[in-house]
Amino acid sequence: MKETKHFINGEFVGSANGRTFANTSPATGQQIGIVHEAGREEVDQAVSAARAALTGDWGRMPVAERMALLHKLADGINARFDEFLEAECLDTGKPASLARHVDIPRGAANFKIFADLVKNVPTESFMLDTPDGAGALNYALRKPKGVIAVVSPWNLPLLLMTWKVGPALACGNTVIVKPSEETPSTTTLLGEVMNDVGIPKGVYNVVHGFGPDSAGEFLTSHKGIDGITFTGETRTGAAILKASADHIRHVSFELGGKNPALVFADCDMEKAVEGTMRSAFANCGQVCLGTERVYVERPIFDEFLARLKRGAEHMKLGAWNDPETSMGPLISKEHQRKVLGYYDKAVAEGATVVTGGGEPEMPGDLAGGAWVQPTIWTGLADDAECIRDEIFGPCCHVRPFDSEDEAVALANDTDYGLAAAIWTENAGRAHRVAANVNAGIVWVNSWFLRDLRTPFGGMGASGIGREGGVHSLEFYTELKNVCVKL
Ligand code: NAD
Ligand code: 6OD
Repeated sequence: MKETKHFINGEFVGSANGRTFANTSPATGQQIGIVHEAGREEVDQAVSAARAALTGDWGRMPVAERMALLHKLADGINARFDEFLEAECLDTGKPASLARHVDIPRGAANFKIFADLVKNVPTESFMLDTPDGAGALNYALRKPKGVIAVVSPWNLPLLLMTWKVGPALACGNTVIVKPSEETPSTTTLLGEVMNDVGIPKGVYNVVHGFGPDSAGEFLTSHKGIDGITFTGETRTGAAILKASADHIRHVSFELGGKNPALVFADCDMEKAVEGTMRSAFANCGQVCLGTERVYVERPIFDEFLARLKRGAEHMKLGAWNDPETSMGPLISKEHQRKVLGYYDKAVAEGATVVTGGGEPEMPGDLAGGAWVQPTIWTGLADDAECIRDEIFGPCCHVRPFDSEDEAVALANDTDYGLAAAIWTENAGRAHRVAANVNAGIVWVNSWFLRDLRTPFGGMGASGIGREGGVHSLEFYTELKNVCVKL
């Protein structure tokens, strides 16, 4: 049975208290490994190692050398591509066809992109007039923030972890990562690559465990960290804010969403259906940017719904390594219970089930997994819980609208503000609606098309702050002004 340990100061170590937990396959429900659970002792060790590394070889390393190491890291992931792929797919159950194109290449690219970006970003300077006429020169310097706690989720484990670790290291910080208890493997495997390419000890540390009263809480409430970057549920973000409040430091939070798609009658139907299929069902609906509320202009409502239904019914649920598979399981039996609970609630709230709505019958070993059917509803009221709550499963509600103003009002009728998709061939409408929808990222005629130089984050309950491009520097560095009297 595979044993997953912490990675502290360049070494793989077990827990002093001997505590472990099971790594369970979401596809079969069978145990595939054991994982060490960090106590306060391991978290203290990781924080000490990360702090020491700040002033060691890493802290003294010339920028060009640091950036070259980050490029080597990305190459190191790609050199072990198949190992990362298998580890990610076994932990999540997601199809290899998806992870091969999204999770692993993006997981590697996050290091190169931020290395190149940090190398090329200027800082500001101002000349100030002074009464004696000599003047003063002000210039800004960016310094690493320090020790960064990275708490990451299970839906895109490597991609979302390196999305934080990439810019953190590019800016010269050291990190302690607490990956999700559901998906410990690729974060741990990355420790081997760190050692192989020569990242100094203590720069990248990993502690495993759960949230409350476990590694997550011990890390985020630790006084030795200088910043917390977190991706996960909105209510976990609130718990982390409370637990970390005694020690003042920056937080960057990427939280939940209840994202709308607005499909106008002047859309390209083919593109809109294909895009909505992906945004509702990719990764078994477990993408924070995914669409759970679809609003369709009335003249094309019936045709759009019929096509979406046909697409959902053609999805092939199956094993990660079956090339025919287009959808994997949910992450766990617990999450399956939550999603099936919403499937029941939708019916209780008056939904018409257009397709799906339950648990599929799966063959052989897969019968023990966390499977659910891709599901489409119509007929829910705008204040139904299934319309307001993030479900995080392969499901969406489709509702007609009659005007652009109504579509925008419906899109904005949410506590969240993470992402939106607009489907229209009318350029004027596209820009107008994009400006009026409250979301951190709005896609027009596409979905999850990512340019990593752009700001990324959520409004309202979807997050605090922006990362991506130069915006990552706002979180991962401290900006200092130097004023020189001439
Ligand atoms: P989660 O909040 O349950 O867990 C995320 C991480 O936080 C895990 O590592 C977990 O162990 C840890 N954690 C839980 N409680 C904690 C606590 N009290 N203190 C410290 N750490 C704690 O989220 P999840 O279920 O892993 O991921 C799904 C959620 O993440 C969804 O809500 C989704 O929308 C959101 N998400 C958001 C984005 C984004 O970019 N905005 C991206 C991906 C996922
Ligand atoms: O693409 C990214 O950088 C990113 N943070 C994606 C988030 C996906 C959420 O599930």
